Amino acid sequence: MADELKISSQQLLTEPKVKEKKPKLYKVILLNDDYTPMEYVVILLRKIFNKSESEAVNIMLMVHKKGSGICGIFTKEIAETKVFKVLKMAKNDQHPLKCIMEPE
Ligand code: TYC
Repeated sequence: MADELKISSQQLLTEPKVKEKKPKLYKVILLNDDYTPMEYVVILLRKIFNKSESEAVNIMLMVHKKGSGICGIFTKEIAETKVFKVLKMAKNDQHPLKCIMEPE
């Protein structure tokens, strides 16, 4: 066996030097309401979540029928930014659209 492949008993007992980085992920979820126009939700999903027309329509209809729907899964900082952008855009356009994030 080549030298570099040998593992000493000490090495087996200690933590790996290079820690695996597995960031926690968060679902960004859109919530239904009775007032925000369907076309507006589709525009927002295309703009903020880079969805195609058909993807955006499917997510919007899921939210409309089931009460909520997942727009995407992101690391914490990106998810926070997405939620912030949704709430800012909806508020600016005077729609009561709500968006939350949840650990995956
Ligand atoms: N329920 C809304 C309507 O009938 C449409 C809608 C869909 C609103 C998704 C919000 O996140 C939403 N106009």
